[in-house]
Amino acid sequence: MGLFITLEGIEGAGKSTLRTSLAELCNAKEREVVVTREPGATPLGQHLRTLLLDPSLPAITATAELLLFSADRAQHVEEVIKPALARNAIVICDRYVHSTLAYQGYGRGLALEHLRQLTEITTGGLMPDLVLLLDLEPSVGLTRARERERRASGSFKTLQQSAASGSVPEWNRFEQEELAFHTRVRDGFRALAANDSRILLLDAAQSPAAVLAAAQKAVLERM
Ligand code: Z5A
Repeated sequence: MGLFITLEGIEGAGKSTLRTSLAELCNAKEREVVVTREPGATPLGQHLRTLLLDPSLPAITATAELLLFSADRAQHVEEVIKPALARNAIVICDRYVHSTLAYQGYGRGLALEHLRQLTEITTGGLMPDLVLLLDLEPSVGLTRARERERRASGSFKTLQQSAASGSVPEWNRFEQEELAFHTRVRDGFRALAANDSRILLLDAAQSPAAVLAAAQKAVLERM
């Protein structure tokens, strides 16, 4: 029932951009399309998202972080994803279980075996039909994300400028991680793709139109 597509990749890789254009494409095929994301797609998830991204939160352990993402997912699957798939909708979800494997596994160093067991519990075994992995050099992704925030807020400071002025950059907890963390995450996503035929690796350094064209082919095949 339905078609379950997830979008994965590092910060600023272009997931939100692709999710909007893919939704337009699927809508044109006269199928119900449900666009959603993790964390934060349910009322419970919105509270958890605020906690998870809060840069002022004192250090939380990798396991505590994992369990908060897992609570968000358990609620999201039951409240949003399963009902939509049961209505035969196309679900386009920005981040899902592969983000947990890449960020909490490869990024934070938690055991992949444990993460897979927990994922089985939180999703009831519901896995995507297609994973579109936007692969990009982390420095490029972070620059894109910061430029987007500069445009939104009208002000922009590089990490160095913030450090020099003594001000704290208003980036979320993940954006504040070192480049090495984002590189481990990116390498993790690529390792997952190498061993899973459901994951389609897309070169996210291409133009948005080229990324959409590559994704479109795979989506239309599955529709
Ligand atoms: N996380 C986790 O650790 N474990 C989990 O299990 C889950 C999540 C589910 C959520 O952050 C954080 O939670 C995330 C992982 C962690 N942290 N990180 N890093 P979020 O939801 O706030 O943000 P995000 O998911 O990382 O996405 P993002 O920053 O919004 O990036 P994006 O959606 O991939 O990119 P975008 O907004 O589409 O594009 C960024 C900018 O680049 C924008 O100005 C675009 O116009 C531009 N863009 C987009 N595509 C292109 C191309 N092709 N060329 C040039 N410019 C482009």
